[in-house]
Amino acid sequence: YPERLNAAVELIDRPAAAFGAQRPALRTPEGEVWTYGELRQRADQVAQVLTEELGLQPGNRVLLRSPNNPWAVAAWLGVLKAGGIAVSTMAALRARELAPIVAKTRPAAALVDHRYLDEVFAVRDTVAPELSVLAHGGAAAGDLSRLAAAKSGRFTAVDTAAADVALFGPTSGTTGIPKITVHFHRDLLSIDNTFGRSTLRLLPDDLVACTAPFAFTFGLGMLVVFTLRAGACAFLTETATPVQLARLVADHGVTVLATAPTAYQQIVKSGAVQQLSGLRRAVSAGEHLPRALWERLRAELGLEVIDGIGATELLHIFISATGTDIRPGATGRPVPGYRATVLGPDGTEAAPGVAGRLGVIGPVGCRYLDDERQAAYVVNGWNVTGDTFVRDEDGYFWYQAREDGMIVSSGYNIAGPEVEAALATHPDVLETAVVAAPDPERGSVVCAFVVLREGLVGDAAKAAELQDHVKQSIAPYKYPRQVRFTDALPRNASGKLQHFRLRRLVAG
Ligand code: 3SK
Repeated sequence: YPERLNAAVELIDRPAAAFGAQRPALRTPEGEVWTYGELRQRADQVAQVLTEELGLQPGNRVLLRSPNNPWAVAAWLGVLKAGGIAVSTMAALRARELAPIVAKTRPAAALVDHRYLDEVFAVRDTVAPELSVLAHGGAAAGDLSRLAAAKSGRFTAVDTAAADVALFGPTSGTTGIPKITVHFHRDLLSIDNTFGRSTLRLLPDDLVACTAPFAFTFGLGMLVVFTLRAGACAFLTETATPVQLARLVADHGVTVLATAPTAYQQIVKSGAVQQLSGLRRAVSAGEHLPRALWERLRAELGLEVIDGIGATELLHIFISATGTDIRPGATGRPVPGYRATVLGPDGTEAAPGVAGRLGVIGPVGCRYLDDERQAAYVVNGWNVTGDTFVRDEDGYFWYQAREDGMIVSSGYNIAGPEVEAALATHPDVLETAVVAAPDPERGSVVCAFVVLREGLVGDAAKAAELQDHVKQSIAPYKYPRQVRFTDALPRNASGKLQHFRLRRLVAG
């Protein structure tokens, strides 16, 4: 990358010039359309408001809080254009979760969707009294929208260095204590030059939908970075259940969908899978994609879902596969530009076929803001993501478990995700999560939390039926000795299952 680089210029100014200012860049289910020219103008107006009205200086941080909508994209690009650092946060976070992020990142300003102000004001009152808060969107245009409308929309992006910080991405990991990942302007292009261009390969005519919020870098990459750089159009949904999403995909002609396996699972089980038949590409990430689900989607749609694993620390996906490179059941191989390995307990590389911790090296690496947990994440130069994988002789990576997902019961190692995958093939199971429950005789036993399809009753007979189903599907010793029925599984704001909360529950 050149030494001087502002990612926002590459993501909106250049595509607007190359693909045409009249091209649609953003669409919503409600029929709103922003062209590349309009998005560029609003991003420039936001940059003007930040610098001219709030006196933002390069390197100042700006808190962003919004569901996925056009103003959220303009705000994000505007911050980068002004040389600021975007502190992306999930709209779903409560004041209790937002406060430590604000305390650590010390933003000078906050650009907030008008419906999500209350928690920001609560946090400002407790930890950030100097925070300038501007709202956007809404029928009665908020401050940012009004102030922006009065600006010329002509702003020369701040001449940032490629290695200047552009983004703070908070991640709660599995513990719930937030860490702030730090990403440079060049990192934002690098995820496109790797996964975006080698695996995803969007076309200018694509309409791209993704359920992940922008604050989860999976969503930011899919809907902003890859889409805009390809001259394509992002389809922005604020909230949609998987079944509503399938309908939107069909009604609006979405050609690329990126979401988590659970959403695909729910679409399949609800009988709505044919609504996805217009897709050119489907991406699954955020969690392990069970092979049975991958095969079901291929059988129903003739579509080979691109599985991938990424991490907020590395910004986006680093192992994946597409086309003839797909080996069903494997996550894939390192995305060109990345190296990956399996590490043994001593931190050296394990042989093919041996399970161990995944290590990754690539153009983007883990940098936490002022956090000693960095030392545990980076081992001998490898970014250690906390996942257990096996690498085969051909260099494909096969997911085993989260490092903390292995259940040891009577001396047997049982991978929780394998039991989850077996349960998920039962037609009555909507969702499931498996954890270790303490047991005086066996040390631990497999405990399955199960959400049944609507209208079904979770009783002892159903539990026995599910146990039998697992015994028929995989080695019988892996069956869940405990089955607990529940209405919903705990998830964090980016939709990741929080096994640690279930573990706490079973520990009493
Ligand atoms: O796999 C993930 O969880 C992930 C995290 C950040 C960015 C992208 C992805 C797929």
